[in-house]
Amino acid sequence: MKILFISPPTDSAIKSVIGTTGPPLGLAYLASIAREKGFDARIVDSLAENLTYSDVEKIIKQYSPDIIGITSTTSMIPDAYAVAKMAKNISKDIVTIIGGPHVTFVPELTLQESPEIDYVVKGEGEIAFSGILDVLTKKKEKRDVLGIAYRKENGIMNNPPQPLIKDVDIIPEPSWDLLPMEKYEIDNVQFGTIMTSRGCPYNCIFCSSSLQFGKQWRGHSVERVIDELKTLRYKYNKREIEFLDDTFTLNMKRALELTERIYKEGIDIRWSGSARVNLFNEEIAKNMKKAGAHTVYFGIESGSQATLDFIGKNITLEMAKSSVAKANKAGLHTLGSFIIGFPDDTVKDVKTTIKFSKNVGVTVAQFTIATPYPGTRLWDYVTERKLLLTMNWRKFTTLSPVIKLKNFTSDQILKWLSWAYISFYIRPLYLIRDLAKTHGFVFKRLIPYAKRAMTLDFMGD
Ligand code: B12
Ligand code: SF4
Repeated sequence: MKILFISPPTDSAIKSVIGTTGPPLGLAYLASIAREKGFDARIVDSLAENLTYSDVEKIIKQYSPDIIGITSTTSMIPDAYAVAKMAKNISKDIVTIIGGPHVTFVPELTLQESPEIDYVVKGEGEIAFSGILDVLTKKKEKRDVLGIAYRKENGIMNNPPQPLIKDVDIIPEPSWDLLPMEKYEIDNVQFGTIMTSRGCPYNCIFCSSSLQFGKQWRGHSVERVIDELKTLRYKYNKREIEFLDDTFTLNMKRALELTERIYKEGIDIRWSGSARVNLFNEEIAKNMKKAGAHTVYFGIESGSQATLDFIGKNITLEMAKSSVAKANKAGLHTLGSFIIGFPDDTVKDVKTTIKFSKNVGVTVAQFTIATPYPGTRLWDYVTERKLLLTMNWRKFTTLSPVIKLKNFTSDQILKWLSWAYISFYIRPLYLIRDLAKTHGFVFKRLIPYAKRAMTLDFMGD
C-alpha cells in the first residue's frame, strides 16, 4: 500500500509572514512508522517546494496513493480541507487522514467541516496512526484504536485519547530522506530541526503545543539525540539547527548532560533552543554556548505581572531579568516572546509590556497578538464569554486580532503591535547591525515577521 503525506500549499499571508519554513517533522516521523510496517511512503512539503494546488494534484495522480496523510495548523486548515477534497475528486477510494495541533482539539468539527476527511488523529500521532494502518489492513477494528475520530453510520465516533508514548526512543528517527532537505536553508546555510523531548507540565493559557504532546515531559536519550544530530550534520550538512522542544531546559540535568555531550563529540553546529526563565542558570547558559548554541528563546510574554498571572505563566519579572542577564553574559543572543491583546489587557498593560521588552535585556523580541487556539484555556475563556470575533481559521496567525477586547478595537491593538516592533527595533540600531553581522539566524527569520507587523498589512489572506 502507498501513503502520501502532505503539508498543504497555502495561498494565505502566513507564508510571507514566516519568510521561511522548516521540515514538517511530524510527517517525517509518521513516514518512518509507515515504512516500518512495510508501506511505501512519500512526503510532499508544499511550502518548501513552493507547490501550488495543481502541482499537488499532479503528484497525487502520478503517485496514486491508497492513503493520504495531511498535517495542518489552525490557520492552514482551509488548505488541508482543499487537499482532502482534491484527493477524493481524484479517487473516492483514497483514504484521507488528518492530524496536527488544530484537528486534535476539534475532531468532530473537522469531520463536519470537511466531508472528504475520513479519519482525524488526535494528539501525538504515531501510535494512533499505526492503529489506522492496522484497520486498513484489516488487523484491527476502528473502535479499538485510541486517539482517533471517524465517521460511522449516522454520525461521528470520537474515540478516547491515546496514552502518551512513555519511552520516546521507540519512535523511529524521522524519514529525512523523503524530504527536500536541501531546500531548508537560510542565507546559504543549511538548516534543520530536532525535537529532543516532548511535552510540558506548565499550563500557559494560550499554549497549544503543550496540550498536543501532553503535560508529561518525556526526553529522548542523550545517545539518540547525538545520533540524530550527527545525521543532520554529517549526512545532510545541516550547520544550523533549531531545537523544537517546548522547553529545552525543562529537565535541567539532562540539558546539561546533552550539551556536554554535544561539546565533547565536537559536532560543529550552531543552534537555538527554548528555556523558561525559571528553569535557567549560569551553568546551563555556559554549557549551551560551549555546545554551539547562539540563541535562547524565553517566553516572557508580558511586562505586567497581572497579565502574567492571567496567563498562568508562573514566572516573575525579576526571574525574566535575571535569566536574560545570565544568557547574555554567557554570550548567547536572547529572544523574548511577548504577547499583547489578552481580553482584559489595558493600555497600561500593553505599554508596560513594550517598555519591559526594552528593559529586560533581550537582544531580539517577537511580539504577537493573543490568539485562542482550539483546545487552549484561552479558547475556553473566549468562547464561554462570546468574545471570539471570527471563526475564519485563516486569521489565526497571531498577527490578526480574533478576540473582542475590553479596552481596544482590533485596529487599535494592531497599531500597538506595530508600535511594539518599531519601538523595540528602531531604538538600538547598533544592535541590529551587530546581529546582522553575526548572521543571527533567528533574527533573520524574524525580519519578515516584524516587517509585516510594522506595515499592518496582514489582516487578509
Ligand atoms: C517548527 C514550528 C513552526 C515552523 C513550521 C515548520 C514545519 N514545516 O512544520 C514555522 C516557523 C514555519 C512555524 C510557523 C507557524 N507556526 Co509553528 N510551530 C512549530 C513548532 C515549534 C514545532 C512543530 C513541529 O515540528 N513539531 C514536532 C512534530 C513531531 O509535531 P507535529 O507536527 O505536531 O506532529 C505530530 C502530531 O501533531 C501528529 N500529526 C501532525 N500532523 C499529522 C498528520 C497526520 C496524517 C497524522 C496521522 C498525525 C499528524 O503526529 C505528529 C507526530 O506525533 C510547533 C510547536 C510544537 N511543539 O509542535 C509550533 C506550532 C505548530 N506553530 C504554531 C503557530 C501558531 C504557527 C504560526 C501561525 C505562526 C506563529 N505565530 O508561530 C505559523 C503558521 C505556520 C503554518 N504554515 O500554518 C502553533 C499552532 C497552533 C495551532 N493550533 O495552529 C504551534 C503548536 C505552537 C504554539 N503556539 O502552540 N511553526
Ligand atoms: S511553558 Fe511554554 S510549552 Fe509550557 S505551557 Fe507554557 S508556553 Fe506552553
